[in-house]
Amino acid sequence: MFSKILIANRGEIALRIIRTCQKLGIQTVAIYSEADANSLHVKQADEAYIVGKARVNESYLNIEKIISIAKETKAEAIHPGYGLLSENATFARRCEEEGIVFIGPQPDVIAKMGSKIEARQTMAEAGVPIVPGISFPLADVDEAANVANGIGYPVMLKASAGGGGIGMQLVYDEEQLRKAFEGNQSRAASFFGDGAMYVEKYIDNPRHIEIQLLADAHGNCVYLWERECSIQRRHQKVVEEAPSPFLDEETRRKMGEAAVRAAKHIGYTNAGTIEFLVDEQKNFYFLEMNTRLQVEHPVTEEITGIDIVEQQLRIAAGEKLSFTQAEVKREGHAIEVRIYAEDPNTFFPSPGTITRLQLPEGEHIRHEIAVQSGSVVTPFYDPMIAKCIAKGSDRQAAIATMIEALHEYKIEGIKTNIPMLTAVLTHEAFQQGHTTTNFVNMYMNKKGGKTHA
Ligand code: MV4
Repeated sequence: MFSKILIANRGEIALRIIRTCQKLGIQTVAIYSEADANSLHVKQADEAYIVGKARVNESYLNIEKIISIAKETKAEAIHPGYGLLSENATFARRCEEEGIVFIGPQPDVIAKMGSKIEARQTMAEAGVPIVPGISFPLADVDEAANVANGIGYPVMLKASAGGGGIGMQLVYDEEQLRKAFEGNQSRAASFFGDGAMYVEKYIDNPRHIEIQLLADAHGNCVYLWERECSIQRRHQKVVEEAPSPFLDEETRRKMGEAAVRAAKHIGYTNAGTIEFLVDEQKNFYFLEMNTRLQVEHPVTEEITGIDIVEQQLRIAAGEKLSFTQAEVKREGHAIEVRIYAEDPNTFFPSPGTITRLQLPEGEHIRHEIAVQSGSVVTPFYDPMIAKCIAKGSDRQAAIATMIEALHEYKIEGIKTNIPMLTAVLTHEAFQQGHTTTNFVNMYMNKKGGKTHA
């Protein structure tokens, strides 16, 4: 095992990684920007070094500066967390070149899954179902129209380098497709430096269900069941849970086995997630692979009892997985909500100083949080300030615990989305498990409140 690692991240996830390092007796090196000098991850780590100015391009994304700090501090490995450099193949390659272990998969695997077109092609080869569509870049709008006619409308026009809905558009006919093509292509080119486009059949009102994987460097790979993350607002996840209220045992097993097949086919190592779209008939289709630790990993930890960060460290250090698929348990139900510093009416970010912060407490409540009373939420980073995870013997119990917890939060000085989270959790449709990707549009009004329509 490593004796010292550098954590190339900030906020709650940096603290989460530090916690597991402390448990395992691993020394931690934090990095921070000028805006984060007083942050908790700086205080909690054994050592901390400034990397630059507030903006991420001048700090948390400065590859060479981060590598030089790792070398100076003799950190043996770098944990990238999520976001920032976590899916940056160039960064993973630079670590490798400098003899530093990147805690994640191989750089070429990151690059391959970063291209949605290549990922589709690879998954098809592995025998994993993909959404009907093409797995090559469209040459021009005429080819797009030809292909779409073959698939049948409506279709989703997507950017190969896309994510978060950028460069993606639903089109119902050829006229719309022709109007949409160039705009999305140029948006993708300017956002990602890659304008490659493809089309897929549109799956109506699907669920987003993802499989958590752990794969070691000795050919062993297991799935830690699924998480359902269908409750999203503008491609931001809001509520996640495990297990999914929608899956039956057979579909769950088929999805898990497909995900393991995918990981083995590409030589995947470390923790990773295969995202699937699941339609109303429970057909599932590969959507994307996330080659990092995910924000919502705690719900999986709560139902399996497995510390995913610990497993990441062990795998990166060359250890074999210490358990088999048959030994992965599934007990109870866990729900996570993401608390954002945002105006509940306008959904705009709400930076400022937190003047009061009182958290709900209880044995079935877990917090992942990096702010406290007096903390300043700046406009430079993701507005997610905390995650609350509720556990119960079943889904109903977890929901009840979460609703109670949401009522007990006392946060002053900034605005949060807690009213919207309460509206979701108390909604009859949510409680009945009608958790599709249209949930927020269907049941939440523009003010973040409930509707019964
Ligand atoms: C889709 C889809 C329906 N059909 N693809 C949204 C983000 C991007 N990663 C993929 N997304 C979607 N792709 C086909 N062929 C619906 C969505 C989608 C969605 C997916 C997961 C979670 C929430 C979503 C909200 C709107 C649309």
